[in-house]
This record gives sequence, structure tokens and C-alpha cells, in this order.
Amino acid sequence: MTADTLAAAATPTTPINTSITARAGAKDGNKNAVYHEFSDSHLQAFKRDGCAVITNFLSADEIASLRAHISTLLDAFDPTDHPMTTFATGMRDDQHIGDQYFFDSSDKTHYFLEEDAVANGQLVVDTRRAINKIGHGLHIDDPAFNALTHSERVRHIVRELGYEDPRVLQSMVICKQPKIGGAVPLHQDSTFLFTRPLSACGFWIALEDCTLTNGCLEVIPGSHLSTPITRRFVRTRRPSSAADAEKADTPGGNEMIDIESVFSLFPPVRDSGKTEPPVPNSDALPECIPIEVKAGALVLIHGQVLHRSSHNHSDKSRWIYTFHIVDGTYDYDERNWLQMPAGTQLTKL
Ligand SMILES: O=C(O)CCC(=O)C(=O)O
Repeated sequence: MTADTLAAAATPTTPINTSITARAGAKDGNKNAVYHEFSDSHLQAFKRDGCAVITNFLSADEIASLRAHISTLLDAFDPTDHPMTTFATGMRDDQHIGDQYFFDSSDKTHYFLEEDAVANGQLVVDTRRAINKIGHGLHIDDPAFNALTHSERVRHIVRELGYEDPRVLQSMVICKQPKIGGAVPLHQDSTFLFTRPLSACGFWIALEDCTLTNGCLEVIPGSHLSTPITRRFVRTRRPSSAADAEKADTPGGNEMIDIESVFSLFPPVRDSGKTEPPVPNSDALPECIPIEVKAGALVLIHGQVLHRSSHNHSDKSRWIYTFHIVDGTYDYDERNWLQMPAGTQLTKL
């Protein structure tokens, strides 16, 4: 399903406008870049669906250059001294994740592996295919992703969304490699990126064509208006591995906890008329809608919209770059898993 059919399925009368005139990318100083402008239709889609698709956000040259760069990053991965940290979302109740390498990643280029790529502490597939994602500080540590994240075209959207003090708090390349790329279960980003009031928003940029076959994003349109946050992914004091237990400064691991239901809408969705916390009713939620997009599309993901992606059973990879923002004027507490190193702050946009 495409961006247009996502909108049609959500509200048949007001489809997302993806036929916006392309314009030169002079704002970013790249005269050859052509990208689609964030428009009022995108803003309306974001408010209504909790998700908006901006096609051709990156030009073909930009996509090619970022893909070549990712290839270099994958080749640079050296498993020799790597702690074999795998990535799991922590959505399962029995999952307790997060070692020191994970906690140290907020401003670095760290590699996280597919669960199926490691057995008995050893890689069981080739190194490139083993990598689930690279993060969580590419917007700080990596010049190419730093430039994209802090580009004028991103800042423009952030302004349109109404953020007062936009802060980037994590960035990553998700590889979803052929055959092995794992599923991401249904979740809301604010569960993991929690502020009071809620303010998380994801910028998700396709660097390859994303289809149902290779595990595209899937969302429940409008669920941001009906689904409060009832769980949080927080740091614990328990060490997550025997190796971490040995360390004096071990931060423990992460776990999912139930919290008193939180529901608040950041601008621009605040004027949707929804002010009361809805009654949670997961049985009544409609089906997920697949968002199949071409390479170069940007998908904005509201922090409370329910979304997921499936396992990649195909022989095509599904590389994307994503970063999340929150509003720095809101409370970001120390229980959040992602903390910046002492003396530094979440990066301003
Ligand atoms: O790219 C994916 O497969 C999932 C990404 C996601 O859930 C997110 O960025 O919040």
C-alpha cells in the first residue's frame, strides 16, 4: 500500500497530497537536490493519522551517497572486541535488555546485532548481515547523518510541527538485512522516549524501497488520538549480564514497566479537540496499514501512534535512517534509558 492509499484507508475524503511540486534544494546549499516541500496537506495528515509521508524528501544522489556511506559503516564493523550486543525492543515481558555498550551509545556509532545472528556469544552469519542497527548517536558522531539531521529542510518541518525547543535524542540506521532482519512489534515511541507532557516524534527516511515483502512500516492511522501511554521502558539497577555485574558503575539494564495512563498531545495535534484521556481498548483497534514507500521518502511518526514492522523474509535489504526528537522544554527524566554523557545535553535542532 502506498502513502496515498494509507490516507484513503484512514479518511477517504481527504487523501494525503503526494503530488506536490518538486523544487530545488537551495535551502540546504545543494542546488542539484530536488525534494518535496512539507505542505499543509502533510501537516493535516500528521494531525489526523499520526503519520505523514513526504515522498522524494531525498534526491537520488543523496540516497546513493548515504547508501554508499552505510556500506562503509557495515564494512567497518569489527566483531573481534564487540560484546555481541543484540537488539530487542523489550516488548516481551521476559526481556531484560541493555548492557554497558548499549547505554554508552547515545553519542556514538555502535553496532547492534540481530538476535538470530548470535549463538553462544559467536556470530553465526556473515558480519554485514548480522547487523540489526547502527546507533544511537549518528546525529552527533557521523558527519553525513549529522548534516542530514540538522539540515534546513528538517528544521523547517520541526518548526511547522510547532516544537519550541526541538532536541534530537537518538538516531540510527536500521538495516533489516535480507532473510534475517527482525520484526519490530506494535509499539508507541513515547513508551521508549518519554517526556512529561509527551512530545516524541520520529523522522524515518527510506534509503531503499520499502514494501510489505521486505518489512515496511505499518501503522494504525489515528491511534495517537485514542491510545494513551500505559507502559514505559526504563533503566533498572539490576545488571543485565554477568560481565556488567562485575563493573562498579553498572547502570543495570532496561525493563518495561506499567505506569499510570498518560495522554497528552503536543502541537500541532493539540487542537484536535481531544483533551480527555481515552479509555484504553486494544480490542477495538483497527488493523495496521502498510506504508510502502520508495527510497527517499520521509515518514513522520507521531510518538503515540501505534506502529510496527515485520520480519524481512525477502532477499532484499531494507535500509532506513531514523532519528527522534522531543521538546526540550518538557521534563525528560533520568529513568529514560537514553542519557547523554555527563556535561552534555540532548542536541538542539
Ligand atoms: O524501521 C522499523 O522497522 C521500525 C522503526 C520504528 O518502529 C521506529 O522508528 O519507531
